[in-house]
This record gives sequence, structure tokens and C-alpha cells, in this order.
Amino acid sequence: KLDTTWWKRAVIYQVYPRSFADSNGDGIGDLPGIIDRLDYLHTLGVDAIWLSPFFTSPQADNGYDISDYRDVDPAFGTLADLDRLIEGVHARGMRLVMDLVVNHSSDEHPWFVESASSPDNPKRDWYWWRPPREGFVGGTPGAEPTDWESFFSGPAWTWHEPTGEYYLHLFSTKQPDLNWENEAVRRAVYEMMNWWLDRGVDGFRMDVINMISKELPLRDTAGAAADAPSPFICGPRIHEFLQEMNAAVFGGRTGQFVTVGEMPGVTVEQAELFTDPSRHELDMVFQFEHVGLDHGPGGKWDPKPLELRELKASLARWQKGLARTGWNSLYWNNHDQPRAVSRFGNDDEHWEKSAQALGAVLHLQRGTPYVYQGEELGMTNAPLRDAAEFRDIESINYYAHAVTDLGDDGAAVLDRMRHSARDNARTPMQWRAEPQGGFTTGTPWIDPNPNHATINAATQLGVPGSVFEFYRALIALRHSEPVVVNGDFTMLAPEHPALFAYDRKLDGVTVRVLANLSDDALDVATIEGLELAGWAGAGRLLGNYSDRGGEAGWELRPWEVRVLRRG
Ligand code: TEU
Ligand code: CA
Repeated sequence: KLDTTWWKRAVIYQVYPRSFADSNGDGIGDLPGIIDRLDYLHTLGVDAIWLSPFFTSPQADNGYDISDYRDVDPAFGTLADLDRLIEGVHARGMRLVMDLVVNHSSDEHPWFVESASSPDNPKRDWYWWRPPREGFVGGTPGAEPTDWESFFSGPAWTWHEPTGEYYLHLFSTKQPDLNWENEAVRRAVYEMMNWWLDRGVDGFRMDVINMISKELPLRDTAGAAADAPSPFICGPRIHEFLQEMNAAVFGGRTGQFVTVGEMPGVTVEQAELFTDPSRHELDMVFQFEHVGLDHGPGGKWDPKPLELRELKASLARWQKGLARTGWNSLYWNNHDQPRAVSRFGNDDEHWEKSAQALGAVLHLQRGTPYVYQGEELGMTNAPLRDAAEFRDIESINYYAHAVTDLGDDGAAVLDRMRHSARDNARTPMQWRAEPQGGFTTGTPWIDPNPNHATINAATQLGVPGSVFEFYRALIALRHSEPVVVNGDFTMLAPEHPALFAYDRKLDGVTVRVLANLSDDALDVATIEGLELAGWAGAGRLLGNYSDRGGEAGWELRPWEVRVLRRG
């Protein structure tokens, strides 16, 4: 049956406000800058915008450390600007999805300031406070209540001398974890969510939402079996909390909203539960399996080459796992991931074709595709020549840890960091060839990628064969072809090391995607399982090379993708 849910037919565009468009020359992107670019997004054809945090924040983690959930940080503008943005988005028939960061707040949020003011403050239990480990003196090495490591290097606990306890922060010391075991915390979050929905927001992207339930009592990770579940990922009450949130926030509302939960470490089996509509938890999740395949044993800072077969197998598993019920989100890029054309494609001699081929193999799968700002232009990783170019707390903390604590050689550490640093995704949006890429008339908070001279919106809009126009055609295909939204998914030639091919079928119509994800030409005529004889006369819906007069040849040029339709 044709699903009429809007977010199943939608493509959602992520704006990272700090790096999108600066309207007042202070070098920091802002809300008025986004308002000025709404027509650009409408031209691209996206249905909704996921806006990364714009709330009042000390900016320790570029806004993922919130000190006032109901106001706009002066660097980004005012609440009135936000209301204008919501109005402008809706006037163009688009929707606005807000970033919800409630696993933790800023340490400058009044809630934490009160909680930290004394051990018996009424808000003490809004966060995770614990005495030093038995037999240790507070503030000395090893005295942390558990052996958890922060995602941003160092222990996940910080000693608070004035009140003689540690507080938990899975991320930076300025991002204390909220205690979701405390119902008052949950109620305050739901109230804030309702406040935003009443203001016209259409849904939420929920930051590390699978970390809000911790296994109790808090325990060390050391000593547990290697494959033991993490004590703070998908904890015992996660489904209960999400169902309670769903009821308290969306229960009494009509209208169509969307929720997407960012869930590092989530498995496809768990995702089937989170996204099963009958459970009223979430509409979809961001999973991390495909963006962990080029991580070596040491994680993201220990990169290893990607095996295409592994990427295909991972994505096919998620397609299969959520085929019966639930729904996939589909992404290559976001503000935390290096740029896909550099990571999975060839950002040198085959920059344009590989950006287009990667876009096609993602967008034509079953699920909701997300486009991260600049992905539609084929923006690439940044040079990141030396340590001074990094701005991200995750990068800066890791570099200091590796060089200072581990004594690693700085240049070698930088080599490892270039591949995965989140800074790759945070260089300014490249609007025009002019200085600073047209992002700002001032000095940008982070260096623009020098290739903005050749990779920019002005040279692509309306230009046939550009990455932008290819993305626009892909998005239009999702809007025009029911098989793209509702068709089933069958991976083809799963073992082939360079071909990414699959079929989508619905009511006798088959759309076939054939992509050569390699630098060499690839004749697919004889590849096992393609049965191309039956496709000789099929119509071509989309391609990134000019058609050589019909499908006489089945030789795919480097990074060539063809989208065929039959039936
Ligand atoms: O990201 C959570 C998260 O898992 C990422 O930190 C990811 O693990 C890491 O970047 C991989 O390199 C969310 C936000 O998207 C991120 O920007 C925030 O820094 C983080 O939560 C804390 O709010
Ligand atoms: Ca600005």
C-alpha cells in the first residue's frame, strides 16, 4: 500500500548554522543567513530542514551544550529571527526539524548551576553525582566512580571540589549528563518540546537519545565480556522513556511530525523496535554501522581502508532488517562525519562523478535520505594542514591527549586525524568563488576550503551535469516515483568489489541502480545475477554520464551510475 506519511516521501536537509551563511559579517553563520537561502533549498527540492542547535550556549561543543533551551544564542540571532525562519520554511511548503539535545545540558545551564551549588540542592538529582570510588581520595587518578571514558578524551567524570563529588559527562566537562531516572527532568524536557511544537516546529532530531537510560547501578566497563553491552547505550529503560516522551509530546496532537533518534551503537534488531510504528517510540534512527567500517581497532582515530563489499553488506542488512516494519534513515554525511566524496569517493580526478554516484546509491534506497549542507555541491574534506586549523573540541582534546598523554608524534597524529576529524564537515558552505566562498564578508570562525574557488553553488545551479542538478533530479525522482518510496529492496552482485547495484520493485515496476564505484571502467554485461538481457530496452531515469546512444554497451565508466526503469 502507498504510504502517505510525509517523511517517507521526504528528503531532509541538515543545516549546521555556524557554517551555513553569515548575514552580519562576524564570521559566524546565523539565522538571518539561513532565511536568505531558503529559496536555494526550495530550488534543490528538499522537504524539510533539520537545523543543528541554535540555542543559547557557551559554544564549547558548537551549541551541543545548551544553557537555555528556549532562547536563541545571540551569535545566531533572536527568537524573532527563529519565528521568521519557521514562517519562511512553512511559506515554501517545507518543514523545520529541531535538534533536541537532552542527554546532557551545558554546565552553565541554571539547572546545573543549582545542582552543583550544594549536595542537598533540590536539583542535585537532576544530574549524575557520585562520591569517589571506595578507598580513593576525590580528585586523584582512579578515584572516578566508574572507568567510563568521555567521547572527547579523558575520564567521563569530573571532580567537583566544592561539593566533594564527581559529576558525569559522556562528552565534554561542560556537558553534564542529565539524570533521566528523575521524573522531574523528563517532565521538564517534555514541557520544553511542547513549547517548541506550539511555536511551529515540525519535529525533532534527538541527540544521542539512546544514552539517556544508563544501566543501574552504574558499573565499570572493564572486566565485562568484550561483547557485553555498554552500560550507557540503549539502557534498560530506553523504550519506556521514548514511549513516555511520545505520549507526553505527540499523544494529544494531530498533524504530521517527525522524530529521528541519533543512536551511536544501535543494532538493526534494536532499531526495528525503536521504529515500529505500533510502539509509538520514534519514526527513524541514525545508525552508525556504515560510518564505522573504515575505523580500525583504535576507532575513528585509527582509520583503515573501506571495503566496498562490507559497506554494501551493512546497508543491505539495514534495508532487510527494516523492510517488514520500521523505517531507515539514509545518510553519508553530517556535521560529525568526514565528507563522503573524500571518504567513499574520489575527490580528485573523479570528484564530480563520484559525488553523483554516491548520491544515487544512497537516495534510491528505501528510507528517508538526508543531505548535509554542501553535499549537494560535492564539497570535500578540508586540507587541515596543521593543528591550528582544527576547531572541534573532539579534535583538539584528542590531539592534546595523543601528544601529551601518549607522547605520540604530532605530525603522525595529524595524519590520522585528517581522515576522520569532524572539522572536515564544518568548513563554511561554499556559495561563490569569491574570498571566503561568499559565506561571510568578515573573517570566518574556521578556514574555508581553498577549493571553494571551483566547488561552489554559483557554478552549479542550473548547470546540467553539475552535482547540484544531479541531486535535484534525485530528489525529484523520490517525489515522482512511488517505487522509490515504497518499493522493496534487493541487493545485486553483493560480492562484487566495485559494483553497487540493487533493484527496487513495486506493483510490477522495477527501478535498477547500477553504479561503478571505482576509478576503472567496468563491463557489467556478464556479472552474475544481473540478467541484463532483459534490460536492453529499459528506460533510463537518471545517469551521470551522457548517454552513448542507448544501452548498447554495458560498460560503466569510472564512477558511472545508471538508474533504469522497467515495467
Ligand atoms: O554526536 C554523538 C556522537 O556519537 C558523536 O560524538 C560521534 O560519536 C563522534 O562524533 C564520532 O566521531 C552528537 C552530536 O551529533 C555531536 O555533534 C555532539 O558533539 C555530541 O552528540 C554531543 O552532543
Ligand atoms: Ca553572523
